[in-house]
Amino acid sequence: VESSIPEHMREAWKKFSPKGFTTKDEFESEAVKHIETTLARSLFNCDELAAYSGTALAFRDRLIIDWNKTQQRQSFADQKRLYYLSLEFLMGRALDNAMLNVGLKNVAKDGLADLGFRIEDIIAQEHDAALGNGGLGRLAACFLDSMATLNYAAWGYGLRYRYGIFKQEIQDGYQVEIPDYWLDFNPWEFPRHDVSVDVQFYGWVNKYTNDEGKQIVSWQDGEIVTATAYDVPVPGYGTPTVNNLRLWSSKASSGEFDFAKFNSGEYESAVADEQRAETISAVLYPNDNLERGKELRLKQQYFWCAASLHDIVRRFKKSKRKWSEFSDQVAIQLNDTHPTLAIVELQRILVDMEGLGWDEAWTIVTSTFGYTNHTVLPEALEKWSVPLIQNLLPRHLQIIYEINLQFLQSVEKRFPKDRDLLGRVSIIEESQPKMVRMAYLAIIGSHKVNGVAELHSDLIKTTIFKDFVKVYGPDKFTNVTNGITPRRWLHQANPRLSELIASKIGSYEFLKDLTLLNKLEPFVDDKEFKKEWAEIKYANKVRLAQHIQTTKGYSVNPKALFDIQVKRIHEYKRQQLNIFGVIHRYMAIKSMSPEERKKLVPRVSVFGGKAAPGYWMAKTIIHLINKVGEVVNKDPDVGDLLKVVFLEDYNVSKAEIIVPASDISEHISTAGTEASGTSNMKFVLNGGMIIGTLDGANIEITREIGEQNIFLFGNLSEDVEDLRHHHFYGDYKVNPELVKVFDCIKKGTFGDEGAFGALISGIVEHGDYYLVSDDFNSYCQTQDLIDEAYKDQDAWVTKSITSVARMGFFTSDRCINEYADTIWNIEPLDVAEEKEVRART
Ligand code: GLG
Repeated sequence: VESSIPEHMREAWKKFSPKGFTTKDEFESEAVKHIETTLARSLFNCDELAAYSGTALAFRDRLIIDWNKTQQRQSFADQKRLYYLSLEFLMGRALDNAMLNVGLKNVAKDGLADLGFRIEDIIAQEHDAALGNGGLGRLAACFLDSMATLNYAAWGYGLRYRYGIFKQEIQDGYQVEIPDYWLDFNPWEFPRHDVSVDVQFYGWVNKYTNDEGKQIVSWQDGEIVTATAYDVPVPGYGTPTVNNLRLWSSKASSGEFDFAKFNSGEYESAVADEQRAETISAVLYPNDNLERGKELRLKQQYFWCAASLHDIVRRFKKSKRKWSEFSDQVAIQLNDTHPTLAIVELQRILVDMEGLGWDEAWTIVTSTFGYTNHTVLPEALEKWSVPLIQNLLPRHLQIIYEINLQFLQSVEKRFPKDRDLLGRVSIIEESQPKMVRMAYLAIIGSHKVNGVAELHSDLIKTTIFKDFVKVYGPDKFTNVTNGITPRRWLHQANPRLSELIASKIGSYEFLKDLTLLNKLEPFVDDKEFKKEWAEIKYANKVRLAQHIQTTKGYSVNPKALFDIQVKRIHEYKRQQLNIFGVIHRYMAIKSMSPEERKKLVPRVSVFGGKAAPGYWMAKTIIHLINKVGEVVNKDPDVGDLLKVVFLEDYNVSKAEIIVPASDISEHISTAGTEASGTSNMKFVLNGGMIIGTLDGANIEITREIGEQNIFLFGNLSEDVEDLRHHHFYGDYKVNPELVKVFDCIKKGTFGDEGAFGALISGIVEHGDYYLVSDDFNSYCQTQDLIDEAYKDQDAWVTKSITSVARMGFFTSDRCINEYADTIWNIEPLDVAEEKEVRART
């Protein structure tokens, strides 16, 4: 390509192509240029938001230079690429991350100080990119960071929601949802108006034989919506690689809007069409671990899958390779079942549009896709009704039926006597109406299926996907335990701890190879080191206490034990167990003499998290936490001994303040329900202890850091089913200590007792599905052990350091390498040369 461009043009281009700033002066010059020209502000009206914008634009320019080079390098290398399809990318803020990843935070800090700003204030101006609900979306964001850091040629594909996850306010103890319009000023995206895909909905399928005697299938007369690409640069840490996250935005297809209706005088209805089309990418569905079969959601899914697949196929076709080489060039990972239609769409492209035979196409499809399952909760497993798909995507329904038919025929051949098996593994559930089981389709259309922690991966094989293990054998199913990026979750969120670690082990290499943390272990008895370790934790607690002071208006004692549970509010995550435990503690304090109270360890119980707007029980839990806080926090008998804080609007940027400040964090789901959990990893990596059940990744964390460094309690996953059974058929009695807690609530201690009736009756009368009562004793006893352990600060700090030293396994870099080796079959790109060039210039 390059040789076709005349020498003089190349020279001119090279002479003027931007190099990106590296010094303080260059940074200031870039930032001021953007503030004065791009933003039309001046020295006299540059507020913090403008300074943020100028800084962000300067860094964006810098990233995009590397982004361009990365894309060129990846095209030339012509290697296999990975495409990560996720409806959620919970990115949080980009500026701090970009500054750290390109190694210019100190440059920016000094430059901003020159211009009269504190870097912390500037960073805090940024609106979180909150295109996700919880763990699943944040995992996708950590994965992007790791893929770029490890120099994989990998793209993310998602939707550019105009509204991310709602903003949460608490009014009179109740959650209120406020729309999160975040696109007013977003310097981190590049609209690519030249990159678009027309996506079709509705219509009908025309099958006929053409003049040459060939069977033609054509999907006709549908409604067309255009997908436009918005690209978000994803910088790796300490590498020239900047990968791409491509988000699709929907608008009415231009042809339709401008001419047909407009000319025939239907201006208003044309505008209405336009708005209807834009609705597709308007809003993120705010449910975590819950699926509601809404047509608009299915439209989102297909819109995004179709746009992404056509983009991927277009790129592949440029290489002029044979179709049989497709899966040597392309790997696609499905983040949960949300993108399962991509399987059907690729089959449709290959058969209907490219003219391949069914079998040939299907071989390509199944060797391209991998599917990650994130949950065994039945209410979260996606099913779409057949009539809905028939109407919206008539051709896709035919293809699904054909996939199912062929699959069932192959099963029947192998298990001729097992009629029931066919019904159980069929993609179509024979209900009224019939339903398409998306997880089954995802399994059948992929070459690998993985769970996200060992226990979870075992559970899917023995429960929800048991029959598929029988059909395919166990090797199709595998485990990749989740991880987190240490760049954001240690270096960025806890810079002082990161610095202390680097000073002890000689460099920041551990941020790229987290197993190097094990070099800390020899220092567990180093007095000076332990003192600094403890000081940093304390400083982080002071910082959180200040945050509580400014947002809630009251003070908490940073010397108290900080006990934190922040995550989506869900019955299976059992925030109710936590708040009942708090009430139990409150009652104990009330009944003590002043002498006894003196022996207690003061505690601050911090809660945070959003409830899905339609999840009434979760909202009731939030209400109770807030009401308990109102009473406890102003009770003079209690004082500093107990404070209950509900932090509003928990999100990624708040997590960066909260996580480093914990002494104890709670990961207390009913055993067998939390697939992995990832905040458990974040808290331990920041020197906090865990109280947890033997669930999800808690089990592997225990194995790595040692049983003596974690506070485990509760029933085991293998016993849960029997216990539930016993609740319904045995002589089931609620734990007497818990009954006292309920009596306390019923007396109206925390206001209107009726408001919390459902929470209590769920346990007392309706079988206690999540086993709150069964685990209550063990939970409270373990909390007492924690109080005792906390009194010995020296031993506590030893545990803290030892745990951090042993957390190397939980980096998302390790996960990405595992996916690359065992599922995607891709290799990182060599960037040594690029690094050298960079070092020379
Ligand atoms: C899921 C699970 C979590 C898991 C996360 C990432 O509930 O346990 O850690 O995905 O795999 N919906 C989720 O957040």
